Amino acid sequence: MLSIALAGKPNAGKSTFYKAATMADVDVGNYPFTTIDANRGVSHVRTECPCLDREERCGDDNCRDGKRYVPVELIDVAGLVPGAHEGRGLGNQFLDELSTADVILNVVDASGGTDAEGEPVEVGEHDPVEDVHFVEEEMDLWLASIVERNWESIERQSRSPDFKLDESLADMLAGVGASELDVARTLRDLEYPEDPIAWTDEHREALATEIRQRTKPLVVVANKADIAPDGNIEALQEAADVVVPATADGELALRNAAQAGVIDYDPGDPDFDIVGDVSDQQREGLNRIRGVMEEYGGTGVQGALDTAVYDLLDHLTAYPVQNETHWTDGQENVLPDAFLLRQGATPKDLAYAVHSDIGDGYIHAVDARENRRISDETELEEGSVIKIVSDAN
Ligand SMILES: Nc1nc2c(ncn2[C@@H]2O[C@H](COP(=O)(O)OP(=O)(O)OP(=O)(O)O)[C@@H](O)[C@H]2O)c(=O)[nH]1
Ligand SMILES: [Mg+2]
Repeated sequence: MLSIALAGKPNAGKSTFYKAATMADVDVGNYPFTTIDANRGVSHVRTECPCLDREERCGDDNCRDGKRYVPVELIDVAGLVPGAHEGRGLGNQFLDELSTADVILNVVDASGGTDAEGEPVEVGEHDPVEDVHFVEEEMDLWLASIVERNWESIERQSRSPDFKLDESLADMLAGVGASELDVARTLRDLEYPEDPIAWTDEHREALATEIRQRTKPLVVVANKADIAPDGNIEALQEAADVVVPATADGELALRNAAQAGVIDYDPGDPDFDIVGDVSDQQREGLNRIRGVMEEYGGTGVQGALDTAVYDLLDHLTAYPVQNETHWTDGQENVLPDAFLLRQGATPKDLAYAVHSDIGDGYIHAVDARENRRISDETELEEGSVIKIVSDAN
C-alpha cells in the first residue's frame, strides 16, 4: 500500500487531519507534542470509479455512487522542531518513521497562531512561511547524518576490487526508501570524487538532499485556513510548489456530522447538504465550514491526499477483474479491487500488484472496457479495467 506521512511542527493540526482522514480516535490538543508515538492507519484517495461508464454503480463501501475510495496508509508522527535531527524536541527517532513514507504532507498552521515550537500565540503573530522549509531542512540533515554514520563502511567496502559506489549506496539507502534507480539518477546529477575517501561533508549533504527530494516529495497543507489572516495562504502558495489550503478541523466536523446522519457529505465533495435536525449553533458552525469550502473547493483534506498520490507521485488507479464482461471477481463482486500504480505501469505490473504468483504466472491481459487482448507493453491508464490471464489463476 502507498504510504503518506503527516509531518510538521507541533500543534499544526496533524492529528486532527489524521483523525478526520481515518476516523480513528487519536488525541488532539492545543499544545505542542500532543502526539508522542506515531499513529498508523488507513485512509483513502478519491477518484472516479469506472462503474460510472456502466448502467449500475458498484454499491459497496469503496464506491459511493461512483466516487471511488482507494486505500492508502496514513502515518501521523510527533511534531518536528528546528534542530530535531540533532535530537531537539522529541528527537530524531520519529524522523525514522518518515523513512517508510512515499510522500510527505507538511502540515503548516497557516493562521500564524502558533510559534516555531508550536506554542500558541496570537493569530497572525507567527509567519507560517518560516514553517515550510525547515521540515525539508530537518529531513535533509537527518538523511545526511545517516549517510555520515555509514560512510566508514562505504570507505571499507571501497578497498575491495569489485566495489561499486552506486551499489553500496543503494544498499545503505534502501532503508529510507531509495531504490537503485533513485541512487543511479542522483549520482548522475551530482559531481563527486570517484574515491569515497575523498568525499567531504558537502558531498554527503548534497547526496542526502538529492535523495530526499527524489524519495520524499512534499505537499504543503496550509491548515487552519478557516482562521488564517488575509494573505497568509497566498504567501504560502508563493513559498512552496504544491500547496493545498485546508481545514482539518472542518473536515473532522463534517465527517462526524455525516456519520451522525445530520449532513449528506462524502469526503472530497466541494459542498454538503444539511439533512438532519441541527441547532442554530450547529448550523452556524457548518455554514462557517461551508464558507471555507466555497473559497477553496472543499476542506482540503481529501484534496491534499489526492494531490499527493495522483499529482506528486503520478499514480493511476487500475482495476483487475476476472470476468471481462461483467467486471466482476469470482464472487460476482463488481470492480472489487483498485490498485495504485505508477504512470507507465503495464498489465504485468498490475498482475504483480495483485499477487506475486499471478505476476509469475502472467500469460496475457484483456482490456475489459474494449473486450480485447492488449500487448504486454500497453501502458495502463487511470481507470483501466483489466482481466489478467495467468496460469496461477
Ligand atoms: N481553527 C482550526 N483549528 C484547528 C484546525 N485543525 C486543527 N486545529 C486545532 O489545532 C490544535 C492542534 O491540533 P493537533 O491535531 O493536536 O496538532 P498536531 O499537529 O497533531 O500537534 P502535535 O501532536 O502536538 O505535534 C487543536 O487545538 C486543534 O483543534 C483547523 O483546521 N482549524
Ligand atoms: Mg499530533
